[in-house]
Amino acid sequence: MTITSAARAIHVLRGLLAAGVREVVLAPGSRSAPLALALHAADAAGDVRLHVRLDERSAGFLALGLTVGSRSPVAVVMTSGTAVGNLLPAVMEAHHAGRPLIVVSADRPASLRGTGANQTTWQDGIFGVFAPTVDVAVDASHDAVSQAVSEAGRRLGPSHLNVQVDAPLLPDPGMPWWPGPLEASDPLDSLDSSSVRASGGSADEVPLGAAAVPLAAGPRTVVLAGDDAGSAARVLAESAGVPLLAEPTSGSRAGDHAIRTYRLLLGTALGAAIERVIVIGHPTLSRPVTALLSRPDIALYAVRTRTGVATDPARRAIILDVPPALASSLTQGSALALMPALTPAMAPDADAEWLAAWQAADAALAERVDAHVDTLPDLHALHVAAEVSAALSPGQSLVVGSSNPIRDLDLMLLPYRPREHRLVVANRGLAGIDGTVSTAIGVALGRVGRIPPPGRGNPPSPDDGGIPRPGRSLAVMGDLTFLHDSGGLLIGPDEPRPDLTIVVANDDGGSIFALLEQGAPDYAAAFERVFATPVHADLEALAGASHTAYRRVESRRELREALTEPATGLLVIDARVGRADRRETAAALGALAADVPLSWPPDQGGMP
Ligand SMILES: Cc1ncc(C[n+]2csc(CCOP(=O)(O)OP(=O)(O)O)c2C)c(N)n1
Ligand SMILES: [Mg+2]
Repeated sequence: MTITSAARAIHVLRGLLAAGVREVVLAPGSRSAPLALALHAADAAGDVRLHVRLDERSAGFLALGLTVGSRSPVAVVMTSGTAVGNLLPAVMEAHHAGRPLIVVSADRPASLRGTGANQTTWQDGIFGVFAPTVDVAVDASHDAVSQAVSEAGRRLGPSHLNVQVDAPLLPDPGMPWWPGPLEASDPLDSLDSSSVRASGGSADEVPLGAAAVPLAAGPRTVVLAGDDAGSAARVLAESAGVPLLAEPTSGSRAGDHAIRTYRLLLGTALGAAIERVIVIGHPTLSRPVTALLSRPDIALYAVRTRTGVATDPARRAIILDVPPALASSLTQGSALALMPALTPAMAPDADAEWLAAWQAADAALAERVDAHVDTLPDLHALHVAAEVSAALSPGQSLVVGSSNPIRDLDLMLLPYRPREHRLVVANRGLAGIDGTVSTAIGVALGRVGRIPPPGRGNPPSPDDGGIPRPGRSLAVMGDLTFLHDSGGLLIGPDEPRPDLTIVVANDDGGSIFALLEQGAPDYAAAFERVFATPVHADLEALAGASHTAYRRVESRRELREALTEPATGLLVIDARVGRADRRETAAALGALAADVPLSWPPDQGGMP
């Protein structure tokens, strides 16, 4: 039996709702018209929150950000043809970061494929290994669709629903497009919130028993927390009494075991003394960490993340699996359920000297780093990182661009108090510089949210340390990263608008390459044109094109003021920094670490 396009669209949308979707992003088109009208009606009824965007690539990243901010699956809907292809970057990122992104593409009936019919291509399987497609034929049963949508809502990664719809796309003009919220008796209710990933517990609720891999006392151990490790890494480091090397987006850079300057200290005798590493999350930021993970002399344990991958580039780790029952209850940003697999047999004070040596070196080096940063010419990219770190208050969220901004923040972000959580997010699945403005807008909007996901009340949530979420969000990114997705600022007058300040560390080009091999003087003749790629863009004009508030700052004081002044809506702060000294500054910071007094090895002393 052929199902009308309108009935199909409404059924798909109700299935998404039943799967826990409350935020939907839509890009305009014709084949998707029934979905668009159903969404418009459901939004007006308050059953979903709709966000309309012109560019499907930005729409995909907006949806990705919304999955992180709202901790729920989010759908993005578009028409057929190249519109679908524009979702690939966001789908790839969602695949590698484990974000529940549901792509709903409209399509023509399969019989038109390969006939030259307008805007018709092979959308089935278009995302390859990154997301499975369920190709919904025009005559597919409602039950089959319900099943597919429900499965998409449960996945810890992206999925693709390709909905074939035939003309007539729109029924009679008077038809109601939205029958109202799901009733308890609605057949779709059988798919309801039990099928949605549940909220994680707080660290204190995690039972610290039943060790699958007891960590015997003895080897000098560090916990390495990469992207999205969650507070499990901190709890583990504290219960084992060992240093915590936590990237800014780990969700665990907190407490007095967190070693702020770990990246620099890895190059010292302390780094060389490491005998065992436990990796949680997805560390990607620095070469010293990559080198550590490749060292043949250390025992390496890597916990498989919810994407199913453990970070082990050298393929030499013992992989720790999360029990399936726990994996299915993992939430965005929370790896707390991993804890029972890693319960240490080590006592918190098993190796007090080891921990104390890291803490003392960190305190001494952090002081020297800050003093050095103070001497850098105003305004410097490291000042930007320091000011953003200082401005980030408990409960606030920060989205960080790839390239140097995330690495500068890794050096400058002060560990916070464990109960004063900040949500620091970056697209570290593939570390692209694409889609970052939209991701930041999505995180900001998702965090404030209009409609609480099923089974949960309004914030605060346990992972936020019980702190209410303030409305304003922050983002910091490089100029090329900003330019790559400056179209993300184009938001129509009827769309939800975030309260978000985007700080652009604007050094007119890609400064990160200066720190890599191609930044050496040997390649100077080619460097600017083929690596740095300055484009002299006028950010004020770009912001103006989307009626976005803009402020230019040239000093640390001006930046601090701009970050503390009350603001609503979107604000772009154009922080003008240089990049000429990047190599020199990196070398100077490395030299500070080489000189810092270490109380290691213990018998040699060294600290006053
Ligand atoms: C989509 C994508 N294209 C290219 C790259 C390679 N890439 C990494 S960093 C970078 C330059 C980023 O420049 P900017 O945002 O200004 O940051 P900066 O390095 O100056 O701090 C590029 C092109 C990437 N990561 N992602
Ligand atoms: Mg730059």
